Amino acid sequence: MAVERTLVLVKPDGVERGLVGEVISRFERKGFKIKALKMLKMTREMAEDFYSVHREKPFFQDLVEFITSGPIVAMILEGDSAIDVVRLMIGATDGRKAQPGTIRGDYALSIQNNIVHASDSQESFQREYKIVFSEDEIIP
Ligand code: 3AN
Repeated sequence: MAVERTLVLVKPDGVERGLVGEVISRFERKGFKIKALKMLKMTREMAEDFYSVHREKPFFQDLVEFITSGPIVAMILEGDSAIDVVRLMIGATDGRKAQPGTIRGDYALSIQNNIVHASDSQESFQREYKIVFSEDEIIP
């Protein structure tokens, strides 16, 4: 398999609950390298762009409200098969259904407040990271 990059966000609930270190630690211990890292608060414009694939969904406005409700921590991780491996490590979208041992399975009981986001494909990563990071914030 190939070395890939993926985007991970610790969402406002994860930051509020003091889980930033725990989330980063799991990915570092797994073997991923951090290529960019920062705390920010998404604007409504950024959030609507970031979640544009969900624009027609009934939960879209709630999702935008939630992701802009407080600071988030964004990172770009690099490693072998990063997109699929990180998705495995975060678990299913609904924290109630996510396997124990995954981040959502261990820390979330909600489908919306589910601690983390991670890109689900190469195309998503290419679109998403540019909303959050400028090129000069990323280690080449
Ligand atoms: P994932 O984050 O696992 O890729 P997506 O892309 O289907 O999940 O959904 C993006 C975000 O939208 C989720 N992380 C979650 O916060 C929210 N979401 C998804 N489905 C629902 C739903 N049925 N009700 C409320 N929020 C949802």
